[in-house]
Formats: sequence, C-alpha cells, structure tokens
Amino acid sequence: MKSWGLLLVAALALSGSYAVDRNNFKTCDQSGFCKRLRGFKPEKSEYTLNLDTVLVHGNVLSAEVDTVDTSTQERKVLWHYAMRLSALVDGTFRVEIDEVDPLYPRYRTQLALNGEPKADGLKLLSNENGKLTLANSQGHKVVITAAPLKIEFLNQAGDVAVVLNDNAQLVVEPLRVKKERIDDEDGNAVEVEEEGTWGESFKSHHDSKPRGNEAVSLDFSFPDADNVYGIPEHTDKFALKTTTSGEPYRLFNLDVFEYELDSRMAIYGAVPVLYSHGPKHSAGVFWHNSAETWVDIVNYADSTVVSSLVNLVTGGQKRRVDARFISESGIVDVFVFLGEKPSDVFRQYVMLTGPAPLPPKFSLAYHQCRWNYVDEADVRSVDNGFDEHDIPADVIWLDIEYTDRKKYFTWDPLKFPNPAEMIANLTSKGRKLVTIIDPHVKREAGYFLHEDATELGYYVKDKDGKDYEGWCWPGSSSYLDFFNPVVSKYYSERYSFENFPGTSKDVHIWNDMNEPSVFNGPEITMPKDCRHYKPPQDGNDGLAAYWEHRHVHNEYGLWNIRATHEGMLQRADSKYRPFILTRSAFAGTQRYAAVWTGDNMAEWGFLAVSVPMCLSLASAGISFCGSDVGGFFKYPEAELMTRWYQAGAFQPFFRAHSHIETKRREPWLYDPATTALLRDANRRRYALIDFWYTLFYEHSVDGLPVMRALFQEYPKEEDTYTIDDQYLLGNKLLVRPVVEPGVSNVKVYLPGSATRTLWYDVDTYHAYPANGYLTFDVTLSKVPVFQRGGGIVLRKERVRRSSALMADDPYTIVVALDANGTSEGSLYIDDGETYEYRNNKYIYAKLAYEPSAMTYSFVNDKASYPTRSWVERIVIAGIKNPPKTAKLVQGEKQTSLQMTLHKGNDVLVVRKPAASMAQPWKIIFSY
Ligand code: NBV
Repeated sequence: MKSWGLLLVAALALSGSYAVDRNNFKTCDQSGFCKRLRGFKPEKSEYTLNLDTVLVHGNVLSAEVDTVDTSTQERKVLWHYAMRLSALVDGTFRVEIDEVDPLYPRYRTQLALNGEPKADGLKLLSNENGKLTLANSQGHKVVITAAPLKIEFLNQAGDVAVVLNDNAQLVVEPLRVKKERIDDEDGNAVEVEEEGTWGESFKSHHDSKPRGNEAVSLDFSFPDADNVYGIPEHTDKFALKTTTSGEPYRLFNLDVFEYELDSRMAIYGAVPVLYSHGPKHSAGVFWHNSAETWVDIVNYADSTVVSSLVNLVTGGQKRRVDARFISESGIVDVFVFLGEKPSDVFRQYVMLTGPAPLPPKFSLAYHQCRWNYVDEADVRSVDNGFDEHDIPADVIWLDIEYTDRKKYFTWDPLKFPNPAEMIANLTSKGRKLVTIIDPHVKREAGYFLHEDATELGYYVKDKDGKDYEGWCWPGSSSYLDFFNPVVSKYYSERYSFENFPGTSKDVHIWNDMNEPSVFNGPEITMPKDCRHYKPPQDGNDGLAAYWEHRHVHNEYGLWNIRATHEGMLQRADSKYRPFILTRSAFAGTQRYAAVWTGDNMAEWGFLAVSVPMCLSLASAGISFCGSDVGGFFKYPEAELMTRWYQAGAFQPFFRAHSHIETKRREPWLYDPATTALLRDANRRRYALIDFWYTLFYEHSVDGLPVMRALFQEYPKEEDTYTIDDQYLLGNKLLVRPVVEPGVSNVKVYLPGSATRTLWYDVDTYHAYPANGYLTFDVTLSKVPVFQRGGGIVLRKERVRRSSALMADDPYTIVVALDANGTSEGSLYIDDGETYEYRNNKYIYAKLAYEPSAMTYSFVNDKASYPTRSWVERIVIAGIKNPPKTAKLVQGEKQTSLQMTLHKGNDVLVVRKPAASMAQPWKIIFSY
C-alpha cells in the first residue's frame, strides 16, 4: 500500500496546479476563541486595579486586578486576578496577569526565555488620584491607571512609547467547572453554555476542550509609531498591515502545503514579538505565550482606517499603531521593550530569549540539498560535480529517503549500505553531510524507537490517555513527548555515534515537520486535546495532571530541536558546535537552530518574499535564515535560478533544495552560461565567508540582526520604514537582490546623509553619495551590492572546493573610505568548528584606516589563534590624496610596501603587504 505521503506527492504531480487549500486551515471565525474575543466589547465589565492591594517589593509591583460589573452602580466584583509588574534590566518591563486562584494552574511557556530575566530596581514614585507612577533605575517610567486598568510605559525621553489596555481589550477567561444541564419544568435547558465552550469542531475533527474556554487577550498602543514589524512567520510585507477589514495575522505552527504569498495565514513558525517604530522612537512587546495566537493591527495612518475611528481613538492623531494579541490559553505575560532605537528593541528581545551561538563555519557556506539524493553513488556524483565544475560547496544533504523506510536513525540498507565511507569521502574535501530526522516515529513492530517509546510510555497521549497515533510519511506514526525530560534525554542519546551508526562529528541534522505535521490531524497538525507531560506534583490529578497540546503547540518544535542540540553536543563530549536546521520556529529557536522558509515555489514572488520573511525572522532573533534556493516546488528556468543563487549568496542560510518530483537542477545541469553565473554567485559567497563568520560572531555577542532592515541603521529616515526589498548585512554591505524577471535596471535606496555617506559599488568601487532612490543598470551577472564608505570588508579571493580548505588563505582587505578618508572593520578567526574559542583560542580584531596609518589590533589581547592567513592585498577605495610611501610594521619587522593607483576610480592598491593575521600590525603612510 502506498503511504499517505506518497499519495500527496502523486496528487500534486497529477493536479499540476499549485495553490494552498485554504479549506484545511481555520479563519478567525472558524477558531472559537478568535471569533469570541475579536467580537468582545467591554460594555458590561472592566478590569480594575485594587489600589488597596498594591505592594512594591524588590523589582516587582504586585496587585490584585478585579473584573467589575459596570452595568450597575454597585460595581460588583466578578473575578479576581493577580497582576505582577517587574522591572528588568535594559529598559524592559514584564507584566503578568493570572487568575488569583485558578481551578488548575494555567500554562506558562517554558523554553522561550534564556534563563530567568535579570531584575532592575523599581520605585513607587506616587500613588494619587487613582494613578500609580513608578520608575526603574534607568529613568523609564510606568503610569498605572486603576479604573479601568491602563498601563503606560514612558521611555527615557519621557515619551509614552507603549500603552497596555488602552482599548480595554484585556481578557482572561476564568477556568470553570462544566455545569451540568439544568432543565426547567418543560424540560428546556436553562443554563445554556455558549456554543463551543466545551468542545468545537473543524471539518471532521472534534476538539473536546476539557477545560472549556480559557483564552487571554490584551491590546497594545504605540503612540508616535509609523509602523509595526515582527510576529513572523508570514508571507506578508515586513511592515505589518491593518487587519480590520480582513483576517488577523495568525501565529500557529502549521505545515501549510503550497503556502501562498501576501498572506497573514499561519505557516511553520510563530514568534510573538512585535516592534513599533517612528521618527521619535522604537518600542516593542513580546507576548510570551505558546498557544495559538491571532494578532490584529490598526495603523491609524492607513487609508483603510476610517477617519471616525481615528478621531475616536486617537483624537485625529494618525501617527499611532494599535495591536491586539489573542491567545487560546495560558496567562497574560508580556515583556515591554522601551528602546529607544530599533537596535535597542531588537537587542532587548534577544537578551531575553538568548542570542544565537556562533555557528560552525561550514554552515555559513553553500549547501546542496534535494529530496532526494537517492543513493551513495548519487551523493558521490553530486559531490564530484562541484569539483568538476569548479563550484565551491560545503554540504550535501539527505532527505527522508535515505532512511530504512522512514525509520529515523536508520539507513536504507540497499541505497546507503556504507554511510561512513560516503561521509569520509565528503570530509576528505572539507565537506559535511546533513541528514534529516523528523519527529514522527513509525509505528512498526521491531523498530527500536517505536518499541522503546511504546514500552516506556514516551509518546504524546491522545485525549483519552492512549498513545496518540497520526499519519505522516511513514504511515501510522506517533510523536515523542519531549516535554518529559526523560524522553528528551532518551531522544538526545539517539544521536550518539553508536546509536546512529555511520555518523560522525561531520554529520549535522535537519529537523523537519516539527510543527508537528500530522497529515490526518486537524489543520495538518496534532489535535489540541492531546496530552503532554507535566511534572507530577501532589494533588495534581485529573486535568491538572497534564498539559494539553493546545497550551504548548507553538513550542513543540523548540523542545524537539533542544533535545537534538543536546544530543549533538553529547555525542562528541561537547567539543564541536552542532548545526541544526528547523522548520518550525518559536521564540528562542535561535539558541539551537537555523530556520528556513519551508516549501516555497520556483516563482519570482517567492524569491522576492524571501527577503521580508528573513528580515522579519531576524528581527525576532532568528538571523540564521534562508529560503530554498531555486524554489522547492516546480522548476526554475535559468534566469530565475540565476537570480535566486545571486540572492541566496547574500542571505544568511544559503541552500539549494528541490522537491522529489521536479527535474534535477544541480548548477551544472543548466546551459554553460547559466552554470557560470551560478558558479559566480557561489564564489561571491565564499569570497565573503570570513565576513559572514565575523557577522555571526558579533551577532552571538550583541544579538543584533545580521540581515537588517535599513531603518535599523537609519531610524530617522522615513523612506526606509517600508523598504523590504533591500537590506544591510551588518552595517557594511547594502544588498538589493534582483527579484524581477527581465529587468535591465532596478531602483535602489541609498540611505544616509547626502553630504557625508558614500556607497561603493562592490564590483567597480564607484562611489555614490547617499541620495535616496537611484536607478542602477543591471545585467544577468550584476546584482547591486554596495559597501558603505567608512566600512572595511575582508575577502578571500582564492576560491576552493570548500570553506574549510580556505582556512589558511590570504585576505584582500577592501577599505571603503568615508567623507573624512577613514574607515573601520572587524575580523573574527578561529578553528571554525569547536568550542575552543571559549578558551581564548580566537582572534577578534579591529581594523582601522586613517590617512596616516592602517592598524590591525586585537580586541582581547588574551585571545589568540595561530592562523596562517596573511594579507595579500589592500584595496583602498575613494582615495583623494594618495600617500607616497607605505611601511608595514609587525613585531620587530618593518617592510616598505608597493602601491598602485587606479586613477579613474580613485582606488589605491597596496600590493602584497604579506602581514600575518596571527599578530597585530600597522601600516604607516607618508605623503
Ligand atoms: O522531507 C521531504 C520534504 C522536504 O524536502 C521539505 O524541505 C520539507 O519542507 N518535507 C518538507 C516533507 C513534505 C514536502 C511536501
């Protein structure tokens, strides 16, 4: 019998048309809590802070918040809630609202935060006229109005940057006991619960909702904001749109087959962080909740927002955006970031959820994937193909077909009989292998994983407490319950070299389908009434003894990759850095894995959307992002393939991938001219491999996006606020990929000051003053990439088969001068794969150019690395007054250097300085 998965594939091949089946996924109206809370009008009750209960202790203000009945004079208290407001370091506050005495504990998201947030001081400044005013130690203020509850956050400049509950959309639905039916004398029910409270259906699926309604919601206002950003993952623009006349943005990790463009539908990832920005300041909120969530946005400047609403809410002020988060369960738990600049709010979020650690260097190079490389001979021939065609590549990937009939941690005995040998062949060229491990487990007698999990009770349970069974690639499947530490430990151990035979430290992991994807489940995922492990506690029985999938859904994949990460560390005694690629994503994912944008299509629109999608993920802490180069479904013709390689070469995660039913498309299968263009794109990537590595090192320290929106660096320039077809790498390169067919020119916005900022075309060194939009000619081999004047970028121009083989190669240092004739940059070097950098075995150096001298100096002089790399050439672009002589000073040695001036474009080349990069050096210029 064919498996469900193959039937799906076959259906696609036969249908020939590609479009998401929207019927498989809920609209807000089909999702009980979304419809209920979106329609909520706070007419009869309000949330009120009880001023008599206020207590400020340490960094926390606690108080009781009650819902009161506003329809009568007595203002009867309806329900009691406990509120905590905590001041945290770095301009961050946290607000938690839970029931005072819930029927069962409500779920608190567990893995998103990178440890306990650090406390700041909190002082109550005043308590008068129903208002409390507080301040942290940095001068950020909080003003709490008691009735109705409203919380205003003021930044250091004294501006109100974020307001909670200004629109009175705070809701915490109390947990209740299901009432038995009560009939009147005629046998009619008198206590009729609202429909859907204790169960709801979607298509053929019924959700038993044993806890009833338990949704939460809150609104946020951002005065002075022009736009809001974030809440990935969607295929929409980076700047979020007003949702009043359509669907809200949905955050629910889903495997959406043939997902569509320009959509607010949920797809694989869900990171509930949102930022506001305007010329005055930036701010942000992180909605710390792992349940299904919908987000409504109202941007009062949008033409779709009627002026009567603008007048009513803002008094006519258009510069304001409101957002409202609605989640199916959990508590209200919000972090507020007070900026004030975009880079501040991005950092504030990342410092809570943890920056991505330094990735192994190979993972920043080029990856070759396909569903599937069919056997060992195929892998060998693809690997050789790169050498034969002189195209650098670091990694070959194996998709699900390498396994013994979709049993993960096994190899197909006929097609992959000698994995160790196959891998050794790759590693001899400095290359690596990535294999896929999906989270579904084939329910097959004799399969160790299934037998262990069944025997030991390691599977997620269904609503009745039996092992949950769904359908996925292997057919009937079950899913490990990673929420149980014992299960995660067991799973981690499957990655040991012993348990996953044939693997070595050079085999890395791809965790796909971890939303989780369940072909026959509601919305292609796990039923919400499935049960997950909860640590046993006295008195926790019945509904208090487990979490439902509804509570944890968006963090399921995070638990999966965390266990994988742990396993990969353990398999090599924590010596080597793991590389993991995940499809589902949540807050904190960046601590363990890179993310790609899933099953896109070989269409221009999908190439274009890779930029806003990765910008949005990067703003949410996930910088290591890329799309399937070439497009997963369908076949990219030469021009699209060329443009995708050129774009991918300038995006953090650079991997070509394709669907099993599509025509093979390794770079040499195109016409020779196209192959040459694809080769050129890869070479550009490899030439900049140390630039990328340095960016990711810096990212591991400061958490700032590697791929950044223009407004991050130019926050006052309003034109940049909605630009999402070009971006910056660090603060040095500006990239405008060509994502349109048949164009001979593109418009590029060059930010900065017209009199002070220069942008150098990286191919010609021609300098363009920042001047807003300019039109640039492009050919098929040309992609507009500019280096900022004032920035130094290091290149390696002897391109080899893999990045590992380039480790000792010399550098070309490209110095782009600013208007003052100065420039600076940085370089990070280490062994590329171990944790020895934590023992000071690395170089982090600053490069600085001034007319009198150029210096290469170590930031941490206790750290060193015995690199054999040296300086082959220094290119100084934009030189107005070239020096006459140059002398290298390194240690005791002094050497006179040769220079050549290229007049037409003001470029001075210092030839072969031959300075070692293992030690600091200085070049002194004289005039
Ligand atoms: O494992 C097969 C594919 C994989 O190639 C792709 O990259 C994933 O996003 N996988 C999804 C399963 C289903 C594809 C229709």
